[in-house]
Amino acid sequence: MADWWKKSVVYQVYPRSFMDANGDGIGDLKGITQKLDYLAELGVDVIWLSPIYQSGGTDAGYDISDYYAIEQEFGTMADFDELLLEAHRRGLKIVMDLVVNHTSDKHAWFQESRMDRNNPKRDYYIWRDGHEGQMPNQMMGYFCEPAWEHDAKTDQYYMHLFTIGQPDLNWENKQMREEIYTMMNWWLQKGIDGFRMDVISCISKPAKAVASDGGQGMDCTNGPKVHACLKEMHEKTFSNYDCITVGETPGVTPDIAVQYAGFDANELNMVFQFELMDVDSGPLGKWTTQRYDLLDVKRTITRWQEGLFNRAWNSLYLGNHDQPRCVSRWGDDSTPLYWEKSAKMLCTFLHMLQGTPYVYQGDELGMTNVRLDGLSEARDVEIFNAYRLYVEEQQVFTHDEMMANINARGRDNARTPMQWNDGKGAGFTQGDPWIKINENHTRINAQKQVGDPDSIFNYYKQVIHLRKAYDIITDGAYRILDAENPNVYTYAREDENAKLLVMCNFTAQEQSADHVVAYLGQGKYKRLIGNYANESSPTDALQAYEARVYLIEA
Ligand code: TEU
Ligand code: CA
Repeated sequence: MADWWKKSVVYQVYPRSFMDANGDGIGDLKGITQKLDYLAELGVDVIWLSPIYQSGGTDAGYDISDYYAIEQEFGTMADFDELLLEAHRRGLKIVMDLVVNHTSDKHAWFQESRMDRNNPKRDYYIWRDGHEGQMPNQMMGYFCEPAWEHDAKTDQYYMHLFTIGQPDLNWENKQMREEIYTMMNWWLQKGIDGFRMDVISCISKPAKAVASDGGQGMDCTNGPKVHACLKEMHEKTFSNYDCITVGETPGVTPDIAVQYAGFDANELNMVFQFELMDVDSGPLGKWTTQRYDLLDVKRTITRWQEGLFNRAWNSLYLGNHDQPRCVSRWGDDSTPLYWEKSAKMLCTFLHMLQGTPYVYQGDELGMTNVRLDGLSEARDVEIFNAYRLYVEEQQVFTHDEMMANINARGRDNARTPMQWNDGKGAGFTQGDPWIKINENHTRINAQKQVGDPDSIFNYYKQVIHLRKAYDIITDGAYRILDAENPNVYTYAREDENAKLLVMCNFTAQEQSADHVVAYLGQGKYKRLIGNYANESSPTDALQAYEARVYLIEA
């Protein structure tokens, strides 16, 4: 089918934390292969693997030192080939993470590049002279560090938007670009089904960002040549394959997303927007315990649903390996009842929107944030850097405040091991896990849920099935019905034949549903799914975190 990815559900696997087959405490490829039946049972179509390439290990795999090799902690290329084969046998597609904004500083290209100023690979990276003995400019990277690092050997600075171990590639260099395309084609030729592209909106640097003028630098998203580069990449790689492409794109608005992922853009199939991820930011960005306001969620989602309709395709996500657990952030994990209801409500809310839903590993079990009791339990470089900047250098947060922020927003929340069962290693490992296991695995785990028809897992399964059964979920136009209601989110999907009514209570209090009376009119309705057992009618009040979906025929 053309555009099969519109009907697909993508499941993100974070390999380090999914399943450890050999007992060294680190998830691996053989472990993923062992769990393919579980994913097939859930009913997802595509598996996106966070990076499994050989890595320098400073940013959990997002610093690649060899694009053609598998990180030995994860296994071998033979293990990968087996995973691909076994996935395909089950009708599951495999998407690789493509990290080409930067490499590891251990990549052979960078090793050569830093040797001398005339090395043929020098220009594969972004090197600049200092400005009056200081960095070229004041540009800050994403991880609370300056974006420039001095390299003594050649007395120049290289740019790194992320850690020092992640030098940015220079997309102005044609030979470098060609090498990337060759590598991408090598993987596509192997039979993979697409790419998720890390910070792809950052690859083209505006002149000011890389100027040695002592200035402030500037935001590197949506730089001047990003679309030319992606059109070239499309032509030389994806256009020759039936594959799915999703760009991770900080800095996009709906109009900019259309430039990347418009139906005739010849760039990407879809992008990950960050506007929703930013609705609960504080003055220092993500480092806050502030909770979102549902009205901001509504405005953001509505702008994207309307803005891309008939023009481009949405990706739908509430979390990933960089974000807190979705039930803890957008739902309510404070009591077992609210936890279960809100996890199912969020699933309903997300999957009934227009776009391709992305399920992050463990969300289908309602996995929650973890509690780190101190920095020694943290593993993520972003957490260490932020702590250093905000607690030690700037003293804007006390230790306790920062730990609260880290426990609310830190990336390690998403990275604790999959909870397969209630045993010592949660069924994830026989050994010592590389990161702590959430204590609640005794209560929240796959073994408990797979066979239980009322579980979150089986609710996800049903919702995923609904997407296959009703085209209106893929194609219908979105319409919000209660834009000003701060507690309930009600939207419809409409096509020529029918309407879908989606009602989600984002609070623990009972909420009136009177606002749907007018919309229902005389239409006949049928309840497709809901997270409470009763056969309610659309106008009944919504209970705590209740979600209901009705099909209305005229
Ligand atoms: O993330 C890019 C990105 O925008 C992050 O800075 C994100 O905002 C941050 O993690 C939220 O706290 C991608 C990857 O998803 C991330 O895991 C990598 O660390 C990063 O690129 C560098 O490759
Ligand atoms: Ca292992």
